[in-house]
Amino acid sequence: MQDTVISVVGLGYIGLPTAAMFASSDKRVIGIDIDQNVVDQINLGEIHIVEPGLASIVSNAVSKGYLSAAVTHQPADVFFIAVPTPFLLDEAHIDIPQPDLRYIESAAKAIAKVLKKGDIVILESTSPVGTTEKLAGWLSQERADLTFPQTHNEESDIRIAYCPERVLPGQIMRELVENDRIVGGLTNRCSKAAIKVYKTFVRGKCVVTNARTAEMAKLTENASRDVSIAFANELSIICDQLHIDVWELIALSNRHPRVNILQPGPGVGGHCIAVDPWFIVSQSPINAKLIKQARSINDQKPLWVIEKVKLAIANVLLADPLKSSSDITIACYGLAFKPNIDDLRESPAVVIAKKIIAMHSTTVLVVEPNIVKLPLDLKGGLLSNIDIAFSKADIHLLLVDHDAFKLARPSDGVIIDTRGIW
Ligand code: SAJ
Repeated sequence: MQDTVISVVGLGYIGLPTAAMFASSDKRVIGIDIDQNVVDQINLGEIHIVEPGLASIVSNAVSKGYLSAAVTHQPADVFFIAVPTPFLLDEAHIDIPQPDLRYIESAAKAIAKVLKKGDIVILESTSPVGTTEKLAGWLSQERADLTFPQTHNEESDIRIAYCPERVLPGQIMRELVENDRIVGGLTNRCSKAAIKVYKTFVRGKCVVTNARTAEMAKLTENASRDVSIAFANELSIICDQLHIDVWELIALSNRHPRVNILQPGPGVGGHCIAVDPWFIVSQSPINAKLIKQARSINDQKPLWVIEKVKLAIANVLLADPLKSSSDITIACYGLAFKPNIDDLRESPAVVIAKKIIAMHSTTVLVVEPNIVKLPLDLKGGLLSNIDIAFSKADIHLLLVDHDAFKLARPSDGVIIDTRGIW
């Protein structure tokens, strides 16, 4: 292991922290990315993503010469694949989005060119069941001169394993070290080889299973969370109808020693929980009834919030017949997909703010303390600070439970609190 060279393919939210952890353990790491800007930035010791604790590790590792980045693949002893696996949402897949494995396939074909006997290939990208077997197939197609586990079992030249990432954005550097890892080798020897590599910095347990179970475990974790959030979101709608405070209800129910209900919100965002359950549904559409229904409940929650806003506008107008809808100011608090981060991708708060800006004829104030500029698709809104929003808005719509919003609540106007902090 002393002189092992590690290649990490895909330098995003998982790949770059993983590369940084190996490099900070004095391993020689080559990070590969298709984006030349990302590569250039990393080679300067800088980072292109926001993750606490990552910047100093990368800068240190680059300056010591342990970490470098490149666009073209180079020989190594261990290859990690941490590229995105989005879903396809075209007309042919309108009902059930399908996983898009093109990034994994092209990474596999590029790695194959530099592969040599004894190398280990570890897939970390969230993947539908069977992807590791496909990966092994793509590698062997390109390299008839090498042997692979699917044909030569323990005797193969190349070892292949699926080891899903399970770290929480915002806590990645700690969780990479402390979390247990699921290691799904195509053979036992593959699993053992992968564990030896991870043990460079992982202090959690490395638990061995087969590749298919490891793939399904990752999907199951996120689908389980999605179903639990859907239950909370459904409860919030029922409680609203029955005039019950859902947060009090959940807190009371959670006093039961075997009940642990999650929190409702304006919908589910991010690039994992709202995506990964579809990988199960697409492989088992008839059987994955609850998982599909949960996705639909969570996806529809933003629409329910928008209906609440429409009702609030109607009530404000009813209370003051001299007002027209263009006199009403609405403030949206929070855009990020979860508290205390600046990540707006796949955020239900953005979807809601966008719809409100589009439907409302006058001022929509947007308060998001973690950004300095509104994204282009929200350009009809005004980025505001919390004090101005508190004093000017007739309707206050709380969308994200950022710590900054917990310090005070508006004293006037209608409050729609999707997070239960006001
Ligand atoms: N949310 C709720 N109510 C809750 C908890 C979350 O509405 O009670 C919402 C959040 O506001 C957010 C969304 O769910 O919009 C997702 O946030 P999250 O904190 O649940 O999860 P992510 O997407 O940041 O990270 C998840 C994690 N998976 C699990 O906790 C099972 C993480 O460990 C995974 O590594 C990550 O997905 C991933 O990469 O797959």
